[in-house]
Amino acid sequence: MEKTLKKLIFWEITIPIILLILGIYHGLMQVLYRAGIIKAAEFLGLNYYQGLTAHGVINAIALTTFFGVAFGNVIIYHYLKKLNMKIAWLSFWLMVIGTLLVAISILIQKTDVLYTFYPPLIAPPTFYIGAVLLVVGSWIAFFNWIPAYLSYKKENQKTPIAVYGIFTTFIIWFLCTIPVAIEILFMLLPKSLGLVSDINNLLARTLFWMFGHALVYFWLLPIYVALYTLLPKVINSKLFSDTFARISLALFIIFSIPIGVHHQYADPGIGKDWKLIQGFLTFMVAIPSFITAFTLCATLEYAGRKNGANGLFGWLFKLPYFDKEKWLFAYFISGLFAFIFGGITGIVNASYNVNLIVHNTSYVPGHLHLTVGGLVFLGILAVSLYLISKIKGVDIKFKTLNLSVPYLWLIGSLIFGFGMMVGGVLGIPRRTNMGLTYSNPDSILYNPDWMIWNYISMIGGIIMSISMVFYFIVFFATILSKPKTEGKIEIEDAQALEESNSKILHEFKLWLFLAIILIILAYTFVYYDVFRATGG
Ligand code: HAS
Repeated sequence: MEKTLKKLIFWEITIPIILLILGIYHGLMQVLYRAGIIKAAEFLGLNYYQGLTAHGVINAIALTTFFGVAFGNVIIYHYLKKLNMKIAWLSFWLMVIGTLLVAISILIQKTDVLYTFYPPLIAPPTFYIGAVLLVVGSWIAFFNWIPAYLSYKKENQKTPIAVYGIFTTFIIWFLCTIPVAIEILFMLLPKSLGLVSDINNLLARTLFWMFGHALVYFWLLPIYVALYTLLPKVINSKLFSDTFARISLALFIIFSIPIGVHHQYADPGIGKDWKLIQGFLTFMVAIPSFITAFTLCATLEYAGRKNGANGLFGWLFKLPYFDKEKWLFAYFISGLFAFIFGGITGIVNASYNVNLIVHNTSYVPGHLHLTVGGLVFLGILAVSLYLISKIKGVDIKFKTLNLSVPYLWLIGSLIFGFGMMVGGVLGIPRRTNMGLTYSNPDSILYNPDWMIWNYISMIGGIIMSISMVFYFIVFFATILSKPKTEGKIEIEDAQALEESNSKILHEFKLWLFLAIILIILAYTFVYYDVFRATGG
């Protein structure tokens, strides 16, 4: 079983990393268009919006979903020692076929609806069918873990923190994909097939965002799991508090979904009261990340003090930032550092009135490249490389180059984020081919005052792209190298300083119940408003 599982994990990690070459290329193209270096509607046969669609779908949807499933399979097998391989392969093939259909749709059928596919933009049916297969594949992986979990729980009171975390991730994922499934199956796909002539755009957007913000915690939580387990081990520390980690995960179940309207503050048709309430709930969802920040800082401090640190902040200088053998730490700390700014800017976005200044400007991609493009992305790169080297029994190649990847990415994304966010406050739009307009001196829309911020973002984007070239070299050299040992599936975790004994923090029932109540309370009146405003 372990042999076929190793093969499965290998492909679940390698396929999205291969696709990522295309995803990163289109990221680079974005900054070149935005800085007016490319002044055309298309480049090398792909138009601007097609490239932006490929960038978002590959990096934010395909990579993250494959990774979540791969990491989940590893965790369930490692801790619970059970997995039905036939079902695991079924889930894999559905995800692969789904991804291929979406790729065909974007690259051959020229789909350019972006990763949020808002109507009235409509894609060919292949795009929606592919998306559905990708999601169903990930659901099947999750359903496959449930029997293993239930039989483990019959004999054990406690749930390992990694298992608790991966179940939290997929419970949120399952719940939040229901509204987007309704949007796709009953609105967008029938419209794309020509079965209906008109759809309710506001309703579609509301269903999308009920999914869309919880989606970001589907991206984030596997990385929190890695931070709670792998990070303490690599720095020879202990997770400061298992209880805090579990409370944080439980709070995500409750607060991840009833907050999607914070993406729709500017949408007409939804009452301001409900927007404000979901704004407050959004502040609540920041709390588990604050708890995580505290837990991880204390975990780092414990390691630093063990290494002989003194004074209030001395521990910060006793951590293995440049130790090539502890390269995982460099990825994690770079991601965490970026996430401090990603978090602060998220809170700016969430503030109802301030959001009206930054909404639909380049501020938003600035924020998302410090969250999903920061901690989440670096976490995925790190854990993918870690798992691949374990299952293949190989050493990481080009260790110095590998160590440079996270720091270069961090520097690049901070510069990029700075340019995009200051530019956003000045009014630079997102999702706009500025090479034809605001960054083109031949256009009547040309805005020279914005150019400095576009150039700063471009420099950041180029540094990020260089960092990824280094990563691809390390990754492919590592998987192509000769095995040194028999590969194995394992997660090297550390003990916690304090273990939780509370039963509710080892189960999900209560959190699920509270989540459903809150979703009903937060969304019933929103949908009422949507139907009232749009006439049904
Ligand atoms: Fe967000 C838009 C609000 C978190 C991703 N977000 C987006 C979009 C994406 C995204 C992709 O309220 C764009 C969607 C689109 O295309 O339209 N976001 C928030 C809030 C949070 C937040 C309140 N976002 C994320 C995460 C993402 C993500 C996580 C991906 C993984 N976001 C918004 C809003 C919008 C939005 C509005 C809509 C904007 C608009 O108008 O369109 C919170 O969850 C953030 C909480 C985080 C913290 C940070 C904790 C810090 C930690 C690091 C500790 C550091 C250590 C290291 C330990 C409170 C854990 C110390 C060591 C040293 C060496 C110093």
